[in-house]
Amino acid sequence: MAKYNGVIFDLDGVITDTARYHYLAWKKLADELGIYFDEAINERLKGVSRIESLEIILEKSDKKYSDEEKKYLANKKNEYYKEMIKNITPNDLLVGVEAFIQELKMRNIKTAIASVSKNAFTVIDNLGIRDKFDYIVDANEIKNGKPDPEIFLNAAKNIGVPPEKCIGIEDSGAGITAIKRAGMFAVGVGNPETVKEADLVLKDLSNADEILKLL
Ligand code: B16
Ligand code: MG
Repeated sequence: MAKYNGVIFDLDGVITDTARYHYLAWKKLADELGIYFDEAINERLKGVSRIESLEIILEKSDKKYSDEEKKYLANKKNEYYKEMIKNITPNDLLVGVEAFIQELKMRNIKTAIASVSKNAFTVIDNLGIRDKFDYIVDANEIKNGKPDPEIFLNAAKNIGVPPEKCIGIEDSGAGITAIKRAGMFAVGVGNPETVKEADLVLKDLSNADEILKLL
């Protein structure tokens, strides 16, 4: 019997480099507000919801913002982000992703996407990959963001695979914690320091053979 029957992908930073656009959109907002923000702080934003990300950025500000102002600022960042993702095409799939998904399909492994981004479906449609997955979690249905395991457990349930038979792939620290709390095998890609708690760390999915060996 196969050890794993399901693979659950994070979107931003795993399937495509939208993590870069999230950073650039937050950077634009932080610069306008005169708040210090760099790529190291940005590592803490990965996998974290929009409003929680803003709270992390505002830690470096002396000014206190009202809830109303925070809502306005989070929305402003989202407008910058939406402008950036408009031009995404199938060419923006990260290296190795397409071949890996094809191989999983051939081996009858179920696949899902677990992204907390409210813009996930726009990105997925621009990449042209909606029909390549057995299930895509709708972020609007998730009550608790990563590091809570809810989104990964929801994905596993909807592909009909028990969590312990699933592999989760993430580029964020919060996401790796979520996968492990869900009782799944965690693969980390991207910044090795950020995903150091993963069971397997890869540069990107061009090394997906390492995951296929586990199946
Ligand atoms: P939005 P993932 C996450 O997506 C991003 O990693 C994180 O940086 C972002 O703040 C969050 O989505 C919310 O995104 O503002 O578009 O709703 O990594 O879970 O695919
Ligand atoms: Mg991510």
